[in-house]
Amino acid sequence: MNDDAVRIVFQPQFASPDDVFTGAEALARWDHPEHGSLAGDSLVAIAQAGGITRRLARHIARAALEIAARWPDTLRLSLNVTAMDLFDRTFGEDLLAMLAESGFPPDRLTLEITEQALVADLDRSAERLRVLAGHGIQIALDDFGAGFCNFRYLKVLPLDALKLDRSMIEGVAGDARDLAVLRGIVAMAKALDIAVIAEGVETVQQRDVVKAEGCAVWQGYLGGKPMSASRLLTLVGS
Ligand code: G
Ligand code: G
Ligand code: MN
Ligand code: NA
Repeated sequence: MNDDAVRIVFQPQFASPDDVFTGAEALARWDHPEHGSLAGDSLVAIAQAGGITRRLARHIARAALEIAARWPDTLRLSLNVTAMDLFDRTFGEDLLAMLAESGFPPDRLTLEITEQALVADLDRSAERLRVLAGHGIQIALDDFGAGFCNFRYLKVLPLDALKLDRSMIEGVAGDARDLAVLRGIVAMAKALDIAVIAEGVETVQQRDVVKAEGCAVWQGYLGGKPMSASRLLTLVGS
């Protein structure tokens, strides 16, 4: 992997109730010599196949932290974390070292953990996340409602937020059952003192529903697609 071939784009997140620009999720794009432009899960799969998961995860974290260190201090950064990252013995220490090097404050960082990442060894994952949480890093459970959705995660993990998968958001403005599910999850999260983040918000109607139902933060094409770091900063103050 040529490090220059990996770009980081950022998708903005907005806080209820006033839709203030509150931070961004870093998403990697890899201009691969054979596979073309890779994003998301295919990027992760190709990295795994090539045995460069560790290196890629560190490269992405370092690059995103370096950029975010220059942001106004009102903005938070979210990084995606895979199973591979969590089971990598030194990922936590390396992340803390990269935070210190970049100067980005740990209490403005959120790690988005996919449910899939936790299945293999929940107790060990919880322990490692607790160490990072002890440094002020926030932990969000990503893609909630898709995949395995094991409620034990909510009991065992040191969670600050649930990030609802976009399949949970799609129907909330038009379908009573979808809305009922959203309401149930928000009520449960509230009882656990965990914030809810809505992902994949594409319409004003969806945004209004998730805000009215108590989602603290929303993200999606309505607010902005993943974009370059320089374009992201044009949203500040808007
Ligand atoms: O926009 P995109 O297709 O990149 O994102 C889809 C999914 O791919 C994300 O939800 C996330 O799980 C994964 N992904 C994207 N960028 C990264 C990254 O930098 N690191 C990890 N581990 N996963 C990523
Ligand atoms: O971490 P994760 O899977 O959740 O990453 C978010 C993924 O969802 C990225 O691939 C991003 O490009 C995509 N995405 C973000 N917002 C929207 C949206 O509003 N609609 C759709 N269809 N996809 C979105
Ligand atoms: Mn994510
Ligand atoms: Na997600």
